[in-house]
Amino acid sequence: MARILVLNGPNLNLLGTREPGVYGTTTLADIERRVRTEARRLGCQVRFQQHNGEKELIEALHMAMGWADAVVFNPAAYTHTSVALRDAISATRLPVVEVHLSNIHAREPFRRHSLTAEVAVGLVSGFGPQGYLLGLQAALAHLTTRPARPQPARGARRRRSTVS
Ligand code: CA2
Repeated sequence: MARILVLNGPNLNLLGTREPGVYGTTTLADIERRVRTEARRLGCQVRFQQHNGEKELIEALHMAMGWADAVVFNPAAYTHTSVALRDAISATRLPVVEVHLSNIHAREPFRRHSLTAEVAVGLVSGFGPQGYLLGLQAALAHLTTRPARPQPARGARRRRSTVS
């Protein structure tokens, strides 16, 4: 059974309680319930976390290396600023599907660039809470359709003498 970490960045714990005009009235707890229901339907295991700090998010990505097959990640404001989170995503080598509630390309110019999406397998943006369910589906589709193992570059030396 595939294991997916659903990770949320700073201030998303305030969802549904502040700025409903921008982010709606659904709380993060509501989103977690919907994600868990969808995970049961799809037959995968999920862990759901939110952290306000960059350090805690990086540590959650490091921990995911020992448990998760993929990560659905809303890095929130760190999307636009954090080289450290981008490096952590690359370092884990886990497939990450980036999710945003809002369409970041239809907002202020500073939100239109994502440092983290450049190292993600894909991006879901602008579909509100439904984006998390789409992100989960996309992560599972990615896991079932990607090549089983990365192919060595042509001419590259194999690490083992046996060929399997
Ligand atoms: O659209 C998204 O999901 C964002 O990741 C949300 C971030 C924002 O900085 C990104 O540009 C786009 C903001 C999350 C903060 O959420 C709040 C919720 C309620 C009240 C205030 C902030």
